[in-house]
Order: sequence, then structure tokens, then C-alpha cells
Amino acid sequence: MEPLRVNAQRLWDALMELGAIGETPLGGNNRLALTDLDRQARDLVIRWCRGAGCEVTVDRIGNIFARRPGKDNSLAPIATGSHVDTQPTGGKFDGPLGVVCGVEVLRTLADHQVETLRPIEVTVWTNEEGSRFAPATLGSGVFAGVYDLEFAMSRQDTDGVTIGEALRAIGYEGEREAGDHEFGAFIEVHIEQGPILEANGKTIGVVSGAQARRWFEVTVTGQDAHAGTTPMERRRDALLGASRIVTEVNRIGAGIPDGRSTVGMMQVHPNSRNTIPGRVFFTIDLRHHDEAVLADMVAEMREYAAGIARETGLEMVVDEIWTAPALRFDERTKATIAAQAEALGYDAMPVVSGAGHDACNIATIAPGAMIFIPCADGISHNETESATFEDSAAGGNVLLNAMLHLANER
Ligand code: HGY
Ligand code: MN
Ligand code: MN
Repeated sequence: MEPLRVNAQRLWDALMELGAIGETPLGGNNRLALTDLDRQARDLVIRWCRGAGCEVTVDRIGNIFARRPGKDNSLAPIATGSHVDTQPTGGKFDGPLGVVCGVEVLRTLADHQVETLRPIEVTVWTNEEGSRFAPATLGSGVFAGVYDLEFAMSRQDTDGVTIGEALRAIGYEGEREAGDHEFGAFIEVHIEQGPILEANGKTIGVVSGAQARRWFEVTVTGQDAHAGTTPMERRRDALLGASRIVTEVNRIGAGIPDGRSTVGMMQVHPNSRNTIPGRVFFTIDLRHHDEAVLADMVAEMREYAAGIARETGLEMVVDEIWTAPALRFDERTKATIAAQAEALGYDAMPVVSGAGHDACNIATIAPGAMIFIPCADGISHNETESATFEDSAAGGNVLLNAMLHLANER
């Protein structure tokens, strides 16, 4: 029997409609977590899911659950989903693709009056990106018990607004207890955000797992002083010390095969052109697929920072704020995805995720897996991020058939 297929045009139109919320001049998205733009995107997805016959609930941390009943609703649902918050210069696919593919599964099942044994759920997870509120993947992390609710609600953005305040401001602090139900399996569709699938000419990535990640916040303190009157040898220039660490962080990542190291955020105080900076705050993101190698990278970074502090007399505080272990996804769910990709005639290959995802948290409490599609030049977290109409439909088709298969098994 020919596998069921999604309505590719409807899936693409939904992606573009969602992408119009918070669109940037270069055609990307700036829809930071728990802003009014995030609210508009959430409201739109909830309208779509209700239109497809689902009951929608929201939990305490703002995660959204759209539930399509099955024949036996005592069974744990087969779930999918992703996020609608974006980076400040993000694209239209990182996150929304997974949500829209889930909505398209609901719509296709409704079109064909398909009744599954198990219920089906589509989720939208709060604050996946970690750009406005760190750490990342907080909503799915609270659902999976990786973070407790109080910790998550207390996280602040750079203006001192907490997640709790932001949730209430957009009306998404739900009633439901976070983590109050299980999934029979959870599958997330996402763009690869890297070059592997495109370089190998593959349409589908069966994601085998994700690399380990560790985030740090560094505060370097020296002394504000006059740029004109202060002799060079009398300066305690926090930006000079920070800059040497930034260079070393890059050297650490570049010096190890498959190493990834990034300083993405920096605040210079007082940020005045004729005052020597007395304080600098910046972030460090270190990743590797081997935990032991990552631990070495962390040790090297800490040792170097301590050396700079001794040499310059600058005060150095290096706080670890997030550690996410390397993980392998569920074998049976991966095998289901691979079998459906083959049945649909798509070229597929296994791939390790360089990025973190909500599925990584959910995989700690339920059989989890991911489906990747290629993105142009492997570029993401960039306004020019793009994927093709055909590959987006392929992701939706593999998701639809993998979920159908799993939802009809006890
Ligand atoms: O940082 C990540 O890997 C993801 O985009 N949150
Ligand atoms: Mn993402
Ligand atoms: Mn992202």
C-alpha cells in the first residue's frame, strides 16, 4: 500500500505564514522567546491545532500540547514538536519546521479520517534557543525534569525580566503541571543546521544522537580609568584580558578534531570610547561528541583564564551555567524512521546533531529521535537560513509515517 503523504503546499504555506511573524529585512526571523511576537506565533499554532480537531493545553512553563485522541486514550501518546522562538538573527526553519510538520500530520490524519490506536500530540516547547533566557531548551528541560520549575521561572534576560514575568505578560503561564504525562515516543523534525546531508546528497538524516554542550558566563573585572591620562603600564583593562581569553577559546576548539568553541555574547562596561573598560561580561559555548575530550577543553579554558588573572591582576569569575551530556537516541524509534524514509524512497543517512534540541531533553524520559533535512550551505542561526519545499515535505512525510507506525502499536 502506498504510504500516506502530507499536503506539501499546505505545509510550506504554514511555514511561510509563521515566518511572517517577526520577519527581518533579510527574510529571517527575530522572534525571541516570550515576546509578543512569540505570543502571536503560539496563538497561530494553537488555532491550527484546534482547527485540526485537537484539544490544546498549556503547562506552567508555557509548553503547549495539542492532543488528537486515539482509540485507546489510556496509552501514552506518540508526540512530535519543536519550538517557535528564534535567535535574534534566526531563520524561518530552525524550530518552526518541526512544529509545522507536526501540525501537517494532524491535518493529514484529519483529511483521511485516520484513527490511530494511540493518541497523537504536537508540542511547542518554551525558550529552546536560550538566546533571551539562558540556558537553552528550558521548557522541554522542565517537562523532562532536567530543570526544576522554580529555577526556570527565575531566569532573567539582560533587562532583568524573569521567565515568569514574561510568561504572564503574554498570557502563557498555563495551569497544567509540567511533566504531568508521558510519551510513547517523541520525534522532532529539524533542519540539520550543518553541511553533512547536503554534502552527501541526502534528503533525510536519521539522527543517531547529539554532542555534549557546556555553557559558561565569564566576568572580568579591572578598573575604569581615563583613556588619555592613564599610562599603559598602570591599566587594569578588563577588555584586554577578555580578548586574550576569546582568542584562546577559539584556539582550543580549532585545535581538537570535531571541537566547537564560541564566544557569542559580550558586554563591555562602561562601553565608552574614552574610558578603559573596568568590567566585561561574556559567554563561552564549548561542545564535543566525546565527554572526556570536552572535559579537557573546559580544563584548558579554565587554566588559561586563571593564568590571565594572575598575570594581569584582573579579577576573573568563570561560572558554568549549563551542561548537557552527549546522548544517543532510541534505537527502535530510529529504525522506524529509517524504514519509513526507505519506504518513501528518500535517500537517508545517520548523522550526529551538532546542535542541542528539545528532543535531547525528552529522550531522557521517553524513546526519542529526530529527523533532519538539509539546509542550504549548512547555514543556520542566520537570516538567510533556508530549506527546500521538497525537503520540507520529505521531513513531513517521514514524520507522518513514523508516527502512524508507532501510534498503531501497543
Ligand atoms: O544551541 C543550540 O544548539 C540550539 O540552537 N539551542
Ligand atoms: Mn532549533
Ligand atoms: Mn537554534
